[in-house]
Amino acid sequence: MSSPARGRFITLEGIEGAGKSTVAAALARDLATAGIVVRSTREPGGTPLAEKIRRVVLERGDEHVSAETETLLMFAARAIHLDNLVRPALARGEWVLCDRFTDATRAYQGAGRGIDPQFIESLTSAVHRGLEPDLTLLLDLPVEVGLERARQRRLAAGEGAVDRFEAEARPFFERVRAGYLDIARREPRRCRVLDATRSPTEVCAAAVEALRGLES
Ligand code: Z5A
Repeated sequence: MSSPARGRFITLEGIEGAGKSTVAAALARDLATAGIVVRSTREPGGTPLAEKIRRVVLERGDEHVSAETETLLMFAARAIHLDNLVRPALARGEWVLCDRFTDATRAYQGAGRGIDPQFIESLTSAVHRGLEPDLTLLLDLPVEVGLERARQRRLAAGEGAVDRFEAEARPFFERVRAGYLDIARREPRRCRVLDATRSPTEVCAAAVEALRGLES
């Protein structure tokens, strides 16, 4: 019996409050309606062990965590996620929708924290082992809009505490946004930039449209 065609690997990126989770849910519904088996996942995390690393890396504890260590933790979680969830799902022919991936490391740890891009790219080639997303949707919006959405969502959920990244000030997120836009400029075949200031319905429709043609 022949093995199934490899699935598609789609990643969603953007600053906090960009609407990635909202778009991921809409894409998962659309693909399922088309009869495609979808695995929705996220980084850091996605498997039980990688979710433990997520808790460690997002928590604001008393002990100092350097930007290099933060980067290594992201890649440790990513290696587990790729081995135990992403690669097996793609091999079964499933489509993987991933809320954040390595572009987040390039944008947050690279552009945001100033980690050397060569350090990030050497870890990328060791951990990816040639796997790259088929498509990356970058939800772009002004930092103040994203941070306000995230603040409103926390208020509505009654969440007081902020994590290691939510605690950052606006200039950090400006660097992250610029870092993302730079990746999209350098990799136009893989990356599609969507204007995330539009209504959820409009952004989700643009995301669904961006996936057209990936089936062939
Ligand atoms: N991180 C890193 O540093 N390095 C890495 O390599 C990786 C991650 C992989 C956790 O990410 C943190 O990890 C992240 C970067 C770091 N920290 N930050 N910042 P996360 O993905 O779990 O957390 P997040 O980015 O903070 O996600 P989020 O705030 O949940 O944002 P979102 O998923 O993009 O947005 P949303 O939940 O869909 O929407 C936010 C709110 O806005 C919500 O109330 C929606 O109803 C509303 N919304 C959504 N779309 C719209 C539109 N179009 N209009 C109006 N309102 C909207």
